[in-house]
Amino acid sequence: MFTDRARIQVQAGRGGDGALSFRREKYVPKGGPDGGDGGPGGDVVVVADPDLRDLSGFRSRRRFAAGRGGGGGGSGRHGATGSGIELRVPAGTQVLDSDEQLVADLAHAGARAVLAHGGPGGRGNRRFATSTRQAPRFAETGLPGEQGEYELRLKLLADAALVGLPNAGKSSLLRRISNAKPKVADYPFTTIQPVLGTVETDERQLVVADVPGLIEGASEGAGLGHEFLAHLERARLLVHVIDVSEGDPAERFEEIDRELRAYGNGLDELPQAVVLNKIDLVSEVPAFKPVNPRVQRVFAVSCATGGGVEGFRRALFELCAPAPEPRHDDHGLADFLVYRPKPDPRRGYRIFRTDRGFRVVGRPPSEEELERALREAGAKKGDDVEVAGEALEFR
Ligand SMILES: Nc1nc2c(ncn2[C@@H]2O[C@H](COP(=O)(O)OP(=O)(O)OP(=O)(O)O)[C@@H](O)[C@H]2O)c(=O)[nH]1
Ligand SMILES: [Mg+2]
Repeated sequence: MFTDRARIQVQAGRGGDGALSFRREKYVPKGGPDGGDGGPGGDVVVVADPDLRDLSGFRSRRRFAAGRGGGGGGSGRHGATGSGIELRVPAGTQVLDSDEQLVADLAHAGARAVLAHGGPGGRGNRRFATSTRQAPRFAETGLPGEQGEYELRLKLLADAALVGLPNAGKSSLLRRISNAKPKVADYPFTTIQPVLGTVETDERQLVVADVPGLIEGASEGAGLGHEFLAHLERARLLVHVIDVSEGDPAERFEEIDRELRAYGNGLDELPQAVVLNKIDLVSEVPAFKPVNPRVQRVFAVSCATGGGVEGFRRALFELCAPAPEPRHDDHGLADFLVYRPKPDPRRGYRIFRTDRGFRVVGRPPSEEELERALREAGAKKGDDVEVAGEALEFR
């Protein structure tokens, strides 16, 4: 089974707690504070892995939680960073949040995006020592890591995709030109999930996708084709396969082209090649003059006898210019197209007592809620409250 969608829940690790500790030395009755900071929680990251073909790995498991950060220690020791989780997905995977917004687009191998950041570690008590408070008896606890629910959606990355009516001979053509062996049979909808094949010359490789047959109304959900139209979006060339033994190729061409236009999403702008197939069944190859200016070339082949197939195979390399190299960022990682981190409203916050008042760490949901919480914590008029590094006065 080819899996192109998966829902996952991710939870980054909680930050480790800061330590509450005092130095103990011989002959020093009261050592200073030496509690170290907690380590940050582990992140949950998605990475595009060139060896993966689909998202079937996410069928058995959908919850992923990274490790929590280690607690700080005495003598200023830092807590360990929580162990992160790397979710491997095939290149071409998009990540959407619960509002169907694109969060990350892992458009090529090596692209990565953080889905949930680990919570920061708490500060140890030695960080709170001041001239007026030399022995702070408090330390911060670590904060929870981000969490979220996402949908993974794979859109196949192929150089060329074969489209056409059921039974046109798409799978037969892929068998002829590539290493793939999709099922071929004398009935419509033999192919029910996309198949990728690799077409090779000495120098280059092309990935060609065989997509289930399209029928009239596919753009509105008829047949199996609609589900897979999305997989065509990232192809660089559409190869439209037409069975010439079934009548006027122009009519059959138009039937599919209409669906591509109706679906939109760039499919109506992709360059096309037309393959007139099953010429062994007709006495004469019917004339076909494409009216659509996006059709670059027309081929006549027989997948049964192999006639014309080699010419088409070679021409594919001209029609699919070498793919642009992915851009790399400073870290040598292939970048991704979009990344919009979304703050998690459930993320916690904490209130700490300080020498002169209170300090708020994290993101409180609202000002009113924060005010109530501060009052509960004992804040009085005139107390200093530090929020997000800013010193305010409680009123
Ligand atoms: N005579 C002849 N038969 C062909 C040729 N190409 C394919 N066929 C036959 O046509 C039938 C359909 O071929 P497929 O390759 O399964 O067609 P498809 O377009 O993949 O069909 P779906 O997966 O159902 O959409 C099979 O019986 C093939 O053997 C050809 O060039 N000549
Ligand atoms: Mg097929």
